[in-house]
Amino acid sequence: MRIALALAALLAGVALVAASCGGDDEASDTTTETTTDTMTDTSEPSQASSGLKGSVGPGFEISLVTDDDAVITSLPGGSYELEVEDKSSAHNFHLSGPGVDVSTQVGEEGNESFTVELEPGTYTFVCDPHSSTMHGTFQVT
Ligand SMILES: [Cu+2]
Repeated sequence: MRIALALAALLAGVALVAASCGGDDEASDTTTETTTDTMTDTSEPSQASSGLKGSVGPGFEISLVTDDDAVITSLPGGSYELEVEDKSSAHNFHLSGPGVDVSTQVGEEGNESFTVELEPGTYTFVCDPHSSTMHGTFQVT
């Protein structure tokens, strides 16, 4: 009788533990998978084609191109990784427009990267000390 009771209690205990463990695991797994899938789905396509390359110097030259070296005249809105190659301490690269105002420093050279969120509107990139001749513009749609 005692053994039967003990066994019954033990089995009930095991069943409870198993049930609660299984429930917790399922709940957390589902939540994690859903969140990860959603984030991956939305970020992967835009990141794959979101590189911009800015360049300034060593002469009086400034440019902004895509990862494929295509001159940029218009872009879809979104998040972009801007890699700037500042090849002269006499110049800087300054991008500004709706919600964006980033620049490298005059007096320094080197590579710098910025994450920018482009919104519909007109964006301009200039070298600040020589903005009358060193400038460019593009549209975000
Ligand atoms: Cu300049």
